Amino acid sequence: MPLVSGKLLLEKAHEFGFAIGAFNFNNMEFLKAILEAAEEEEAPVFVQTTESAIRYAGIEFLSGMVHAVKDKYSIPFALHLDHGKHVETVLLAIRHGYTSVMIDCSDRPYEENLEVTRKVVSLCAPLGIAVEAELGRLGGVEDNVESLEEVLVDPDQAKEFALRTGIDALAPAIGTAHGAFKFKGEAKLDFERLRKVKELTNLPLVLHGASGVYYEYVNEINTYGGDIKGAKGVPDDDVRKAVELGINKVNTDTDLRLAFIATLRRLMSEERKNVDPRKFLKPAMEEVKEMVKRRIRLYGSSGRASLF
Ligand code: PH4
Ligand code: ZN
Repeated sequence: MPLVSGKLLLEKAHEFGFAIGAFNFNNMEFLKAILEAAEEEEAPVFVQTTESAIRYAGIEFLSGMVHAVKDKYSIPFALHLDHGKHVETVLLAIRHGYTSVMIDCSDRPYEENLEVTRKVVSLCAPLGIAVEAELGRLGGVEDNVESLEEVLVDPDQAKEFALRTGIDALAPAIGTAHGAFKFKGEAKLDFERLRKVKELTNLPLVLHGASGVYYEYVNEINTYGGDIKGAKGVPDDDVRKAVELGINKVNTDTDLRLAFIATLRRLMSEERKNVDPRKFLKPAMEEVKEMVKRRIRLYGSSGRASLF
């Protein structure tokens, strides 16, 4: 059972109370690492691309790779559009065989977010393609630019949004941020808000900006010429708690990037005579694979392929 609708993955995770890893890729090395890790962990998985990934590699390369290898793997997996900002991008993804999309108009006024999301659901539902949307906004929270009430999801609004749009999954902003610098002080996720959103929507929920930003990789990058001092992520215990409270899909990109870059930086510094990129890229790909396995175990999705 290889490429499946995101709906199937989300529904099972919601029913059985675990989360599925959703890992971003921009190139062959990340895609291969993700699928091989999921296969070895016997875990369902989302492979996902953003609009900037599409600008970088071209959607033909990204979707073409997935469709070329889909029968090599026995685990169920979905090809997902992450943070699609426009209906046109959703249409492009549909034409290229994506089985799941996110429409993210969370930076627009509420009614506009709702209308565009409804439109995307009307396009995707007849095709069996899953639709994820977002409420509230990620990032910026730590700067105290705005009050938390303004940027975090409103649970009552989430209930109304779910009913009026017919989405398959919701990404509620509960205090996380994208990238390697998530918090200035301690990590602070609003678990009570998450609990309420789950109770009121009874939908599969998605956690964005969930990377752990593990010390060993930050340290390796800083040791070999990088400068990411002060990088900070979401502690594993907080991710576990979020899954217990109803998160069913966890987006992870930064942890894979850190594993890749740390390995590249170290090897390029140690093996100064090498000019064969494969000798750098292969170990970096292996490190990404190990990271994906680590995250899959954290989300509780190891062995869950047998549910499908
Ligand atoms: N994502 C990934 C967003 C990647 O434009 P881009 O391709 O750089 O965007 O949706 C996440 O939620 C990743 O969270 P993380 O940074 O904590 O891994
Ligand atoms: Zn995200």
